[in-house]
Amino acid sequence: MTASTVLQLAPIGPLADGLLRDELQAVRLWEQAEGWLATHGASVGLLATSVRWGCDAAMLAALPNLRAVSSWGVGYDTLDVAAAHARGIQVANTPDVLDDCVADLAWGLLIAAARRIPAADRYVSAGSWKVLGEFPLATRVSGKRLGILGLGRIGSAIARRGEGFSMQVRYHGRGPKDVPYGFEPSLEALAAWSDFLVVACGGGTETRHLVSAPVLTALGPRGILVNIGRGSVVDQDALIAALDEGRLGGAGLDVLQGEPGAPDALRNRDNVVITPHVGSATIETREAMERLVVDNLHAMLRDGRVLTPVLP
Ligand code: 8YV
Repeated sequence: MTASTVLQLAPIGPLADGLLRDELQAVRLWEQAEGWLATHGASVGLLATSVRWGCDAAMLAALPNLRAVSSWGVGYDTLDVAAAHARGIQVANTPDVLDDCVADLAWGLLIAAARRIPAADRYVSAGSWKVLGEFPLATRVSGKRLGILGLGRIGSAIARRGEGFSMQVRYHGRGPKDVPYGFEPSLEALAAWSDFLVVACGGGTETRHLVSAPVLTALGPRGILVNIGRGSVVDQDALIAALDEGRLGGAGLDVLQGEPGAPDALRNRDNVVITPHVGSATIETREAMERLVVDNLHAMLRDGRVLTPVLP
């Protein structure tokens, strides 16, 4: 008999939680007594989780008849995708629906860091405008050079916006793509060319600390780093050192190593703008992401295939 229970590992959001309960009668693991997995694990066919919560090898091992994992979030660095695929378990994430919001935030951070909008706001709030007069000059945005690390769906949405700012765009990634932007095989060379370097790739071992001390030095004292991908991609100690030593112009960061929270060394700097991992955090996009988690499970039940699979 096919295992038919839908198991939800942790709360996802009000919409998804309600739909999972009402449409799929999902069992909420966090509401079950300890030992539920050991007793009922074999009955679970479908799993709902999120990139925040993840799904590791131990969880997969506890679910011997699992057929699909549907996860909230485009990132899947907290999911053991390789172990799932090795057992023929489909894994779905929630791509596409968040591209525009994450790209919008990348541009918000880029402009905020370059034009020092938060610092200027603090200047006015503190009454300095009246007392000290003019705010110090900042960095021009339009017409500059935009480098993108990871030209996937989100990176491409960031690149398209760059055209509206009359920017030249180049990118670095696993390999060249059929796009109207130049591919740069060396990230350090891309950083040296760029005025703004935007990290738009995923996390995991493959991308860990790609943005290293030499890359930051190459970006230079007037260069600005933006990260809306994952904190792990940037060597954060090297970033702090580059800012301290004036080797880097500034940064706009939505993701950090060791989040939630930001180290003191990055907080309250006029040339650093930090948001608390809110790339996809709009009402509209979060609703679409939550719906997609549920739609992927419905598709699995109906057609035996999730809608938005993470490919091997
Ligand atoms: C979320 C994300 O904002 O989808 C992802 O992978 O990182 C974002 O959509 C994030 O997970 C919030 O915790």
